[in-house]
Amino acid sequence: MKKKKSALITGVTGQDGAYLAKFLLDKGYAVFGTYRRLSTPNFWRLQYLDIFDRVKLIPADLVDSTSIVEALMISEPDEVYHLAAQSFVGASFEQPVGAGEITGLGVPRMLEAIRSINPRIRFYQASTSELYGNSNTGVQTEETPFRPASPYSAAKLYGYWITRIYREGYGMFACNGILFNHESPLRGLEFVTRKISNAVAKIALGIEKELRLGNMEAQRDWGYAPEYVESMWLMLQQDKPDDYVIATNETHSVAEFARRAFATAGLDWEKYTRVDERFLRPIDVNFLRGDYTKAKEKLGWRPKVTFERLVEIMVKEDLERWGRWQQGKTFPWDAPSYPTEAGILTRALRV
Ligand code: NAP
Ligand code: F7E
Repeated sequence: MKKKKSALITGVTGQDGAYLAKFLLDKGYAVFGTYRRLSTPNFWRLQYLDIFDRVKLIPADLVDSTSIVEALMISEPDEVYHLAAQSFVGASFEQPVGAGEITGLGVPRMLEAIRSINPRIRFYQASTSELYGNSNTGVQTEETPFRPASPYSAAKLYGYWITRIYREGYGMFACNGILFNHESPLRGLEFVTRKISNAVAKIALGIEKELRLGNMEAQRDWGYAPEYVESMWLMLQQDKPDDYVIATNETHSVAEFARRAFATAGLDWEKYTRVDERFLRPIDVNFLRGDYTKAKEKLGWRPKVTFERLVEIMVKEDLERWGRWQQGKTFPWDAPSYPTEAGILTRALRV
């Protein structure tokens, strides 16, 4: 009998890890996922998607090469999706060494382990539109020069190049997905879209009074996460490894996202939103817009969910969650235990 295809996802407890696990399980893969041995592990997304019992979980940390080798030996994967990272740009200014150690050096730790255990394993690296930084070139393609603007993106730049170096130097099947921002109801609360949808729901239900944001002029190319994980899989099914931009080719400001999110709940955003300098970054990326022509032509991938629909999906889901919570129903999601941001003390973000 033909063996089931097997995939190892690092960072399976994150937004993309959870959606990708579901996608691969639906395709008939045996799915293994690494998670961190925290005092209280973070499995709410897998529970939310109802796949917690179907993913085979392996403890591993990117700073610990032995645990990476162990994860590869246990899972014997055909494909590795390397999604684990310290992915919040703001936090990378607070912990720049950690960004380099985890998000940067984690990549060669993965690649070296694969090269010595089984160099035929196909490898996906979670690269990012943050690589472009403020390159000020208008629309970004695979050919646009990179100019990182945070410790996070500097670490990701290293990951991007080391992936290419293993591809070109050792002939490994290693791809970079240069994914632009992608969001969903499973997005972490640190990120601006989910911070907004969560606050809108709480304000609409009388649980909270206002929303404090940083740079509202920043513009992003926002897509829908479940669609983006499919592109990762498509990249690893091609005849040759390559790098691809995955985006919507549409840009909106943080203010536009907030205006539309409040409007979805029948509220006027200006009444509830304030600028708070604590959420400004030492440097910010002002404008991102990705040209996904190559992915469309070579992978047959294109985005389907519009910006308007994305905002609606996120706000409606947070409204439902908080509505259920008010009725005393419990649910495996993160929001109730998230600290008030005013209580988070950081050095880098304090002005
Ligand atoms: P996410 O929700 O923050 O998930 C990150 C995952 O990495 C979590 O499972 C986290 O585990 C794990 N992790 C963090 N530090 C680790 C360590 N030291 N060792 C092992 N695992 C560790 O991020 P995401 O939005 O799903 O993004 C997935 C990947 O794509 C990331 O590499 C991100 O940088 C990249 N990316 C994201 C976007 C986007 O818009 N979402 C765009 C481009 C690229 P815990 O649950 O224990 O924290
Ligand atoms: O910020 C501005 C902020 O944190 C978006 C990660 O997944 O996508 C993500 O990185 C913009 C920035 O995402 C607040 O200054 C204003 O200009 O949601 P974000 P990000 O930094 O774009 C890329 C592609 C990744 O690779 C990353 O892993 O919104 N902004 N006010 C704010 N941002 C936050 N977080 N909080 C605010 O209050």
